[in-house]
This record gives sequence, C-alpha cells and structure tokens, in this order.
Amino acid sequence: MFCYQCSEAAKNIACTTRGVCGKDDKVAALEDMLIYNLKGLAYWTKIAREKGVTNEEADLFLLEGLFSTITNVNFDPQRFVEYNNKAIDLRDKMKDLAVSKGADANAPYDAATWKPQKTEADYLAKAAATTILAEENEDIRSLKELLIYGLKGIAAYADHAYVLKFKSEEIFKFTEDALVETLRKDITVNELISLVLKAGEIAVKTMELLDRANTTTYGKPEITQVFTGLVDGPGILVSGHDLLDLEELLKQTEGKGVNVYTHGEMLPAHAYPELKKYKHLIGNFGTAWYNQREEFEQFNGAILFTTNCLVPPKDSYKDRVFTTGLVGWPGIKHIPNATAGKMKDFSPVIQKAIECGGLKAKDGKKITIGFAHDQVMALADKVIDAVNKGAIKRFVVMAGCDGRAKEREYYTEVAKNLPKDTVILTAGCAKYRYNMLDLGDIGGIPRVLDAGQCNDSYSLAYIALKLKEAFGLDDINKLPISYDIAWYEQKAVCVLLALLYLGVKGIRLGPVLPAFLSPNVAKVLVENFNIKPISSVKEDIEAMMAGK
Ligand code: FSO
Ligand code: SF4
Repeated sequence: MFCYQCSEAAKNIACTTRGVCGKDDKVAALEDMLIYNLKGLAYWTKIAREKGVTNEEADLFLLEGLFSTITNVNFDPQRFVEYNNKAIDLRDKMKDLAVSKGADANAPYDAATWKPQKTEADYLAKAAATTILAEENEDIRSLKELLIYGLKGIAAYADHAYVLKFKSEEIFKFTEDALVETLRKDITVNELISLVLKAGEIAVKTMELLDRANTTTYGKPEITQVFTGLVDGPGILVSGHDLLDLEELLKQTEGKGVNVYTHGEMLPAHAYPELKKYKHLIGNFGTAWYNQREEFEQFNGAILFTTNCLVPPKDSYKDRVFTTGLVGWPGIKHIPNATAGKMKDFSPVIQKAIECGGLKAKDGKKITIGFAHDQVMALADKVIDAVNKGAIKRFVVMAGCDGRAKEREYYTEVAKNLPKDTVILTAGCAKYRYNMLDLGDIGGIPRVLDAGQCNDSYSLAYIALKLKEAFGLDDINKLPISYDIAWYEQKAVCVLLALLYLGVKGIRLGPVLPAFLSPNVAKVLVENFNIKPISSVKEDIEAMMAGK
C-alpha cells in the first residue's frame, strides 16, 4: 500500500505497511481501485453529459464513492468490493446511454474500458497498477492527489447537502471533469494548478450549498449552552457530521425514555433550532475523535457513527457501536439506507441503548456554541465597535481538525497564550484543543467563537468578507485576521483550497505540511500564497500579532 492522504502519513512520507489510522493494505488497495473505477465512471458520465444525458444515480455515486475513501470513514473490504462493483455497473450503464446518443464506443483510458470479474481477488490483482505511485512524475502525482483530496472533501459536503435535497449540477460536473483530467498522462503542471484552484472555487460553492441546506432545514444556528455531562437513563452517543441521521434518530427516540448525546463533530447540532427543540438531545459527551477509545468505554450506551472519524473499535465497546451511511468496519452492525420516502430504521440502536441498562448522571460544564455567520453578523455592530476602539486587536482563525499527534498541543498553547484582546474563530474538531478553557470575553463577545463543523469554515470566510466590506477594505488580507489552521484529513484540504480561492494569504498550516506536497508544489504554494508551517507558540503569536 501507499497512502499519504492525511496528516498522520507514517514518518510524514506515507503509510506503506499498515495505516496509522488502522487501514490495512487490502482496504487501501480496494480504495485505490475504487478511485480508479470512479474515474472510469466519470469518463462516461462526462461523455453522456456532452450528449445531453445526465443520470443522478451516477452523479451521486461519484460523490459517495469519493466520500467513502476519506480517512476514517470505511474499513470494510466487503463494502469496498460492492462499491467497486457499483462503479463498474454504473460506468457501463453510462457508456450505453452515451453510445445510444451517438458517442464513440471506444475510450482512450483503461479505467473506462477494463472488464473485471467483479471479485475481491480480481480488484486486488489489478490494484498494483492503479496505486498513487503509478504516476511517476513526482510533481504531477502531487498535484493530481491534491486535486483528488480536495474533491473528496467537496464530495463529502455535497453528499451532506444532497441528503437534505440540495444539489448542484455545477458540483456534479466539476467532479466528473476533474476526475477525468487526472486520467490524462499528458496533463501539465500548469493545467493541474488551474484545476486545483478551480476546486477551491467549487469548494466555496459546496460549503455555501451545505450551509443553505443545513440552515433551511434546521434553522439558523443560535448561541447555545451545551451540557457536557450525563443524566441518568439509557443513552445514544451520535458521532460524525450527518444532521439528517441525528434528526431521524431524535424522532425515533422521542418519548421512549432514551436520551441522545453528541460526540466530536456532532456538537454543533445543538445550535440548530429544529434540532435543539428535542428535549432528549441532552448534551455533548467527550471530545475529539481520537479520544473515542477511552471515551466510549465510559459511555454505557449505544454509539452511532454517521461519518468519520471512526477509530478501530475496542472489544470492550464494539458490540455497542453501529455505523450508517458510508461508514463501515467489518463485523460492526450497519444501519442500511432508507427506502424512498421513509426514514432509516434506527430501532437496533435504540434497542441496544435500552439493553445497556442506562448511564449514571455525571456533572459537566457548559460550553457555548452557535457562532455561525448569521449569529456573528447579528453582533456585527458590537464587533466592529470593539475593533475600532481597540478592544479587539486581532482575530485568529484556528479552524480545522484535531488529532492525536503530540505536536497538536501547540494549538492549546496558542489559545492560552494569545493576548486577551484577541478573538479565536473556530470550526471543525480543532476546537476541542481549547473549547473547555475559560478564555473569557471582550465586552460580552466570547474569546472563542465556534462556527460549527469543519464545513462551517464557510461561515468564517463569510464573516471575513463581511468585515472587509464593513471596514471598506479592498483586500481580505488587510483585515486584522490571522489563520492558524490545523489539518488532518481531506475535508480540511477542501477547506484550505477554498480559503486560497478567496484570496487568503499567509496561512499557517500544522501540525505538519502535507506529505503529498512535492518540494516543487510546496514551493508554488509558498510563493503564491505564503503558506507556512507552524513554528514555536511564542514565535507564531508574535508574528500573528504583528500581522505576519
Ligand atoms: Fe474532524 Fe474527523 Fe470535521 Fe474531519 S472529526 S477530522 S476535517 O473528519 O471532518 O473536523
Ligand atoms: Fe496513513 Fe492517513 Fe492513509 Fe490512514 S489515511 S493509511 S493514516 S496516510
């Protein structure tokens, strides 16, 4: 195997024997094959589109397939065999449709034409020829992978929007076009750089679409205090990012004496009016994803994963874990997709929560969330006034992901040591490094403004653009805002490309620069966008306060 898509790539080069995340070489090979077969599917979907035929099943599966290969989503080889088979079936269907409209039945790419037996062995035998290393030019490989990781993030966010019935042909089309471009052997560095920047533009549009989907469906997030302890009685802990899964579970548990708690990236759900209205949505238990092995042992109830980040489960709680959507682990019970017009059936999860016998009450402090763009804009006058009077000297965007690397203590230390006249803008699970610290407020404005999930980084960009307008500036980089971003997986790559597209310069990126950036590609990012690695807490705080 060769995988270097997340910040934990072994030795910051690549995982080559077993993933630090727990992915084995079989799943890695089946994921490589899925990406390959999705490119073949994209080829025929694109040709069919050019002939005037679109097919939503194919468009959607491109998103789902990409999403399933994101770090910590799915570790089940059987599911990847099924996904590969579906990619091949849809590919051939799209080819027939395209050819029926007069398209040439020949294609210049093996991915669009090869005929598998559709068995695990067959896919594994082919996998060696389709690994990332099959692209020999280091810079082309780096840019193709940067593009694909950006696409994976876009796919995840577009899929979340899709389940709430929000979709965009532009996103479908870009996904297809970009996948097909990565098949080209003759593609140049410059062509790939343009595609990567275009992916940033599509990433902004995708996050905007998801923001619209979430706020239209569940209302605008509002400032909310979230309890972090437990109450007596049966409970279900819900992790991941899928708000529809949470809503359906809340509906199905209502009046049954089973309480629901959020974990990790589900915390922001508490701020949405249409979710917080459920009285049995009690609070948030635990912290960021990588602490789940300890935290789940302490939660004597059922646990539901709606998306990443799933960590190899321990035997001590494995039988209480359920997956749904694109998440998978061999042997863990999976809640299947709903049939048209119905909800998913979460009764096995509810039954398990009851069987567990219930949780014991435990104290916990309250954390304040809900600072998405509308809520911050409602405070805009106060914020602008505080900046004009010098009460707020600087905003520091510390969005992104948390992770187990020791170096990530840096983010807690930055939060603790930033001058008291700074405000931290956060989104994503990165917040767990500092959201329980009592950092106080500035004239009633909390010093940590939590916009929500990683995709709600859109809110932070929106706030920055609005502040630019309010201060009459011509460049977003003239605002008193610094970016100290933590990344872990490919959704963070999508967010990073979105920020670059919006013209943000001078981003600090940690805890390490991505292993998939070749020295030349890293140089392009440094020269054009002044991206830099994090350094010491002291040096970085001094530099950020000086606007550097
Ligand atoms: Fe975190 Fe995991 Fe939201 Fe990621 S829980 S690391 S960027 O999946 O998606 O922030
Ligand atoms: Fe390694 Fe990350 Fe790939 Fe897992 S996803 S195999 S940890 S690089």
